[in-house]
Amino acid sequence: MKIYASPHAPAPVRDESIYTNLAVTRFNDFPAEQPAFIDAATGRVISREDWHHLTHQMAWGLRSGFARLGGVGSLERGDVAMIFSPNSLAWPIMLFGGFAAGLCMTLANSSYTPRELEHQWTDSGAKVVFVHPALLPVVLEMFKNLDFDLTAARRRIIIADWPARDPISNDYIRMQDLLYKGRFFMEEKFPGELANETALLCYSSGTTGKPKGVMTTHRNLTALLPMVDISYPNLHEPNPVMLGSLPFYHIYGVFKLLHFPFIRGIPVVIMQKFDITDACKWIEKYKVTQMLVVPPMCLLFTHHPAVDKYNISSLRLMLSGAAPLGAPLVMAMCTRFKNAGADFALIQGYGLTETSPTTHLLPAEDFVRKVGSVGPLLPNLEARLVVEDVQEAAAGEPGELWLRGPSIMKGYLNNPEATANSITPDGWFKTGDIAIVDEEGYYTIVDRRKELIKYKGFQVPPAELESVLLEHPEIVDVAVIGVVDEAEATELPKAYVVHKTGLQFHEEQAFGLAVQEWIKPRVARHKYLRGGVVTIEAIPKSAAGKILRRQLRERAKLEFAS
Ligand code: 4UV
Repeated sequence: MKIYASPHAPAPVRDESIYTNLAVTRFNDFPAEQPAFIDAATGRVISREDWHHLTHQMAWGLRSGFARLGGVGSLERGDVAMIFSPNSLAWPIMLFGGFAAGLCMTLANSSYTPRELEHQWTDSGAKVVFVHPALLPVVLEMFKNLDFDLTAARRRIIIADWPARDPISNDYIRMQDLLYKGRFFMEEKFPGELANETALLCYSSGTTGKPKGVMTTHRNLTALLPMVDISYPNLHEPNPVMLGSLPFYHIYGVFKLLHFPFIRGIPVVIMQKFDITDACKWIEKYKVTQMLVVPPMCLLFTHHPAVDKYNISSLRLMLSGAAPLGAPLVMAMCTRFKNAGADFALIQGYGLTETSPTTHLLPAEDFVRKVGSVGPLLPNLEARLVVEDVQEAAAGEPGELWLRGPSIMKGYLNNPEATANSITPDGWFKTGDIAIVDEEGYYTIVDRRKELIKYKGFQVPPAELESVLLEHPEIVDVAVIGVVDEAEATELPKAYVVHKTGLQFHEEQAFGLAVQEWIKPRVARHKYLRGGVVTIEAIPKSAAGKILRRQLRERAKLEFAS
């Protein structure tokens, strides 16, 4: 068995919960009055000290205040709380307040429809939901579908309206009502107690099927912080500032924007959602030095006029992840940023929800020399490249990337079968991605073995779209694949459907367009069938009934070419 080690020296790992790690062990690494989080639009700041107080208060609010205010009983250690909100200053308070209270936090995509939210609510066994005021109708619709009357629904909702008071009905418990009344910190007396419990429950489809709850433990997060700290470039800037432009409900954003900058003492300027003009405006205003992106965001930087309108010369580092970043885009960015200072680097990272997430980071000094690579393994991780689940790939040849180390998830919630299919008994996690490693130990992701489609870095599980499409009265069979759109630097979901009675050639286009519209109210925006809908006679399948997706992908290339 060929096991690849990390070139880095081992990172010291502490066996403690993530909240203890940040609020106790690492807290005094930087001055308490230093800004930790800044709201881009209002300029309001949460200092490290504010964060400390507010999260202790939030924990008390969740454990004691919530029940007193008429919430659904008291919240206990291990209970699941959902966050359903776009990025906001409330996030670091709800998330870490939840951790301090010993709760497990499940993060929902803020563009989910009620049915998507319902899957996560039910599957995770959530007891309460923090909801942004603008998303309240989605949550109420979900509760209605679950046969909760309004009174029962209200007992499970916390309005995430901190710091402003949203002018909605007083009938709801608000975040504000849970703060300023008491303090709580679950591990005050026994700091290691929570380490092996689930801290985060993000959803991922893994290698196959529908979204599953990924059990990320406190230990996973605490272990990953020093691993990333060693590998992430240190720019030795006097005043580092990071732009919080990725969604916090995705593992990439929640870890790299709400956890990691805290141990580096980097303030994060929080954007509610990414917009290129706003991003340039905030880079100028807050003298942002670093930001995290997904490739389609990079692409906007190469041609959008806002980049010339604002002074973004403070920007020295961009980290791209969640989807492949090709050489042409890196080169186009270099041209675009040539005036941004000699030190500008656009590096690439790789990770998965199941690996908490980061496993590879490209050093800044290598971003041109090793363009296309995701860099070496982080410390404390081991890798294998495996062909067809059994044999090791020959040197320099591609194989499925298997990973082992302290940041691999505990498993999928209530799904021992999926867990056993993705983690071997000796701890190897199968990523479903195909990689090669060069003689210097730098990895490049070259293909994907699993079904997953990625639209602008967001997961689109084909199985989920297929089951929605099968509800269409005229569709009897379906397969969804991803097609590459170079112009947008992303994949697009494309459906092949079998019509109940068959269609005349001239009817097919109209039917395809109708299906694209039909799916819109049923799924989040990133799952729209932007790659099109094609009617075919039969879905190609193996003798065992498995969809032959590779065949469809080949077919799609020809359709695109013609
Ligand atoms: O589960 P998920 O949605 O998770 C992510 C996490 C991404 C990152 C990226 C860089 C970081 O530094 C970090 O902390 C987190 O996207 O999707 C996992 C799948 O996304 C694809 C790959 O197929 C994974 O299995 N993917 C992620 N990064 C890359 C990538 C990449 N750099 N190149 C190609 N594919």
